Amino acid sequence: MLASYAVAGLPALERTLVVGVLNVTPDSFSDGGRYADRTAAIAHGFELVAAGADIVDVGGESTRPGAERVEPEIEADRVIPVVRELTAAGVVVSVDTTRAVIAEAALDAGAAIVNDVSGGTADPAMVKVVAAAGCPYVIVHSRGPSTDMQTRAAYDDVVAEVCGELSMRVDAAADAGVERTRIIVDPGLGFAKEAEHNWALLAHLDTLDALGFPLLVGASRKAFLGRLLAAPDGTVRPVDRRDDATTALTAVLAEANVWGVRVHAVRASADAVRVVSAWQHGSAP
Ligand code: PMM
Repeated sequence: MLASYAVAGLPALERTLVVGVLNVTPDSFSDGGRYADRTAAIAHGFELVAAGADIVDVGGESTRPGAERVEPEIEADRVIPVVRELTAAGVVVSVDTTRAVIAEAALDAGAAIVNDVSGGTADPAMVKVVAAAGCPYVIVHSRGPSTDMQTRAAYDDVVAEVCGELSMRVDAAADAGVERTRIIVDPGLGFAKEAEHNWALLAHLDTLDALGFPLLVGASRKAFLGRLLAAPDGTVRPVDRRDDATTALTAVLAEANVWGVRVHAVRASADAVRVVSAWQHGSAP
């Protein structure tokens, strides 16, 4: 069982937190105009909360392997109005960005957490913004931008190397003034990692836990689940049919006591963490 953590400024619950994914990218909701996308995105954010999300993670730039970058103005235009609307209604929002300027604007708009898939390496100003805001900061392990990150998925000992690299990023953030009690670490499944690397990291959460920070895990719908569940002819399970596997993983991650899981299909994972919690405590809250 991993250590339990409460992060200052975030919901403290005696169970794994569910972070719902809200990707505000044009292909996520509709192919209509910006307004239609924005309205649909905000509505979806509220649906995630109704389904049991403790935190909604709003992102305006795809970070899938091979994804191209969008301009900061476009990212801001997608993300900031959605953050403002959700936080005004009391939703705890994290902003999924690697850019300091977007993080700063999102924090001004009410976001409570910065979720940085580059772990502070994409934008040197990021750790300063986070330090000045005094907000929780998710440091995700990755190796360089998504455009070509899979070329860097080479490890002798993935668990030791990911822990070592995460440690360096934590120290860099702390040196810039980010309080250690506000840092959450994430192994970054799929970020410069092949399926075997993801499974090795999932099998050694105790080693990651020894870093001494709450752990967030984002496995939802990722390619390694598609490969695991490939058809006998080798056809990878498509992304829209990986939610049951995601929920299974949520259950085992909750049983291991990770701090949070980042998922798209919130209802099923929220149910799973509640079942695991009731089972662990031998009673329901
Ligand atoms: N994965 C993606 C985006 N943001 N943030 C964190 N903290 N951890 C992750 O694993 C993570 C993330 C990419 O997945 P998506 O394109 O399905 O959102």
